[in-house]
Amino acid sequence: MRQLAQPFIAITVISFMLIYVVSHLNSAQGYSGENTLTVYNWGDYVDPDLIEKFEQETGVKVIYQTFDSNEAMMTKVKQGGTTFDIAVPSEYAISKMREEKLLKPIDHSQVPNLKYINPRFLNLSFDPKNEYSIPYFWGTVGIVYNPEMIKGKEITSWNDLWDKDLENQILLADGAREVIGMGLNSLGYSLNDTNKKHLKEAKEKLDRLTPNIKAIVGDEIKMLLANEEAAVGLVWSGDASEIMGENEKLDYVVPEEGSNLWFDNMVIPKTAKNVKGAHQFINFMLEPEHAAQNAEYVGYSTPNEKALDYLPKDVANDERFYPGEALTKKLEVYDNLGKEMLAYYNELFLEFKMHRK
Ligand code: N2P
Repeated sequence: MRQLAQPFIAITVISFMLIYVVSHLNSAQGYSGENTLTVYNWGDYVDPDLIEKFEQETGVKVIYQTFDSNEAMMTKVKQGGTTFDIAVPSEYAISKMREEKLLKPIDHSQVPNLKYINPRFLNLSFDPKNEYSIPYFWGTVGIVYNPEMIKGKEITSWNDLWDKDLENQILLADGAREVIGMGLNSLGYSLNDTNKKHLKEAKEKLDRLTPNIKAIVGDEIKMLLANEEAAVGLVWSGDASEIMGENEKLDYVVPEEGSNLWFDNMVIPKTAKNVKGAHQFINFMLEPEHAAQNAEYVGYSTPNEKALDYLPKDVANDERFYPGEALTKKLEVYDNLGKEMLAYYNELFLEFKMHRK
């Protein structure tokens, strides 16, 4: 009897262990059910206290994962290996994801807090009726710089970055459209240019910036600039605001040749399992006090009109981070240039990165 029982017990124990491990692996990969919600967002793009508050209020456990480019996010959602319930793409990516049928429609009756969003951020061309996306943050792309480190020179244009005095002083955010866009804008071309001759010209001009580029980096760009490891950075506006909060010497400028105006919206990817939880999450983030808390924490600009009442006046009135409509008219929103053209932008960006090595 003992001889028979031992292997039986061993097999039972091993089976239970396997079941335990597999079920935990599943949740680690974001296999959401009723009680979990897998959120896929940019790095440093939410106040973790809000996630905790959401979990307490709803009893839903949030599995939080991050990405650092629209391209990386889209690839992962497309692969379908992870069941993301929420993602936060930028406008051209939303348009592309709609085209590729990667999104679920959003039921506005479950998002009553949508009324707090300033209409200026609704019904934009990438999602004309906000059928698939709800505003999260918005902003610009520009240059953060340390006047002391560049001998008091003023930076007002993209072309200022090619100054020989800036050798090894520039950090770039790791974004294909941002970097290629800088090349295009500096030549007076549109951020949505599809003329390959112009694009090559932009890439060659960027190659000539190489001696001035110290590194192309992710979210650590904030820490590096605040610690004065470099004098100049190509950044998204909210990162600039956070950096300037850390180091008051720094300033942010949207270059005079033009730049990018972007919108990051919450979407429900096709892979979502917890659609109800996804709607709850969207509505929770739109609660004016939550939107204000989130904006203060991450440094980005909220599209939530009512949330502005909860923000310090000097933040909400800062034209550098809350540019009015007159100023934003001069800026360009990225278009969905189509699969092939977007791939071409990425290819040029990769070649540019290789050129540096
Ligand atoms: C947050 C980056 C936000 C990117 N770290 C703007 N689309």
